[in-house]
Amino acid sequence: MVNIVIDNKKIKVSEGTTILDAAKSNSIPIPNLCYLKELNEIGACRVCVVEIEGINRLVTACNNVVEEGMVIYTNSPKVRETRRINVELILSQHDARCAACVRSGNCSLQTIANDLGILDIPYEEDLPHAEWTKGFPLVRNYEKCIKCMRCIQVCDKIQGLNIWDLSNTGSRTNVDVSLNRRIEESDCSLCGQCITHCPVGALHERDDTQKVFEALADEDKITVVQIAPAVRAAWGEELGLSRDFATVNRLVSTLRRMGFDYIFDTNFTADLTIMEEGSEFLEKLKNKENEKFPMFTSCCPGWIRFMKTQYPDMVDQLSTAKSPQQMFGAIAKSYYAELLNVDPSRIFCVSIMPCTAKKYECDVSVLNDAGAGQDVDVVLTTREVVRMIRAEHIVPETLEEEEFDTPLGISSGAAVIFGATGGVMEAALRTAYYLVTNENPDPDAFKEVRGKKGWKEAIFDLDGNKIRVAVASGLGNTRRLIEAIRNGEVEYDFVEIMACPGGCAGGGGQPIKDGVELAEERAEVLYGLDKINNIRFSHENPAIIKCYEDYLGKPLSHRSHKLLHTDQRK
Ligand code: HC0
Ligand code: SF4
Repeated sequence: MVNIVIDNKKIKVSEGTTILDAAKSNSIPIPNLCYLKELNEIGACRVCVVEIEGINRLVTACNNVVEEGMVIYTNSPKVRETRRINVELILSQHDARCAACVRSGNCSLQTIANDLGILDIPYEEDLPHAEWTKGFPLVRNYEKCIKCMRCIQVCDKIQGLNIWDLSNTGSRTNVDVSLNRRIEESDCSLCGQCITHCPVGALHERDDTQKVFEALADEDKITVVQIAPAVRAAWGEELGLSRDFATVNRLVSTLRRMGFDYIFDTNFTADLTIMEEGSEFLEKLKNKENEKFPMFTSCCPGWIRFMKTQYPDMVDQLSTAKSPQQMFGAIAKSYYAELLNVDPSRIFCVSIMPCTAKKYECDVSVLNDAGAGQDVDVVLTTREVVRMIRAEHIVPETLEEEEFDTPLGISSGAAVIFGATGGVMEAALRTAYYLVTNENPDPDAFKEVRGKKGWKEAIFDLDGNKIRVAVASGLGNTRRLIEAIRNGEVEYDFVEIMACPGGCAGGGGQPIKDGVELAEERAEVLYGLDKINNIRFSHENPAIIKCYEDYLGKPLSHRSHKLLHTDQRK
């Protein structure tokens, strides 16, 4: 242990602790901007400077460790003055039109500037200008970038893709797409992790809220909205609602107030995905000698983009099942249009997703089969729908909970866990077990694949067949797993991949709480919802059973193939 003094308080901390952590663990906050624990500890912003007795210069608290006898001042006149100048200098290179910024109210730079009482920027404004590709689902605003390097580090160290890098030198230094490429020429997976780790508004999703407002105002359009599993665990965060209050049923009433005609659940088609993907996997197992293993899940478009650019020779190992989002669009504009007895072209299908890559997915031609424009017309992130709620001045606190519409709002507990890493695998195994044995397993029999670990594996017995499964989340973990498969170090039958660490719960379209990873907390909400659902198995969802009886026939039928499957190689 090391004895130190911070702001006149005597403290004992373990050797090797940074000044920032030592202060934090003793409830002494030191402001910081660029710091991300174990990811970005470079002291680039110099907001966390502190004074140390006996040392003539100020040091950064995030990347300097305590030493025996150190006497530290986190808020001396010299520190305050320097910190203020540093923030003013950052502001001079930042487009500070806060009222027109997507992160206003949730921006670390704005908070620090306000905390320091900065009312004027004494330095001449010097903003970089660069063109960004219009319409791309991920948007970079160069004029807001504060060069904290977080996006570079997250993409490199967590996602292993190196999309971002420093460009230019000296005062012209900026962050841009690496290797002088335009974003659309890069291998960007569109996972959006750079957005959720940006402390300001330099990175955000393409804003599609106006398209939805227009559709809601168009009397000819029948607006149908689907809510993804992971959205229900997070939508209330930015509205200051507790998790207990911000239930999915309160989101349903909020969306009804907004004017959507039918409010449905992506969980319905998550159950449908399980029926199709589970059946596909069992068919493959029957024909083991002629099939390539493992079969990979195909519901995460960030992962699909990653596979297509990094391991194109393995694309044929993806399940042909579309994602629940795309199955929903196809079903809404076929089966549901028939139930409503309307022309499918009148249906305007909106998704609320925790994801930025889903904005790309809805636009992929081989994923559009219902024949009435795009199957999913617009994808909104959780953040965008929160902005719409605020724009409409809807106060969820004043609304009662309401039920989803039927039948596409009925779903099982197996579906809701799709939103957490391991959930798709667990849900698929529950139904695969039933399809093989004609008996339900204990619904929690496959819970070994739960949890935040980036690469999990397990072996399960399906009626005498040993099934080797693996689950990875985060693209760096994914690369390690695939390399191990290719090198023959591991062998699996079925693998679930989600591009975002923790799965969609930690998706790139989720609300942002700077420096805090919330995937685990949100996943707990989803597992809780699974536990209390009366239906724990996708094959027991009565609305799915009826959809097969009345429309699709059976899993892998001709109609299922046309609407619910795709060839990702195209
Ligand atoms: Fe997900 Fe999904 S679980 S990818 O993360 O499979 O976005 O939540 O909607 O489609 O269901 C996202 C979340 C979904 C899909 C589902 C899957
Ligand atoms: Fe989107 Fe989920 Fe994949 Fe992240 S893990 S890219 S949120 S589908």
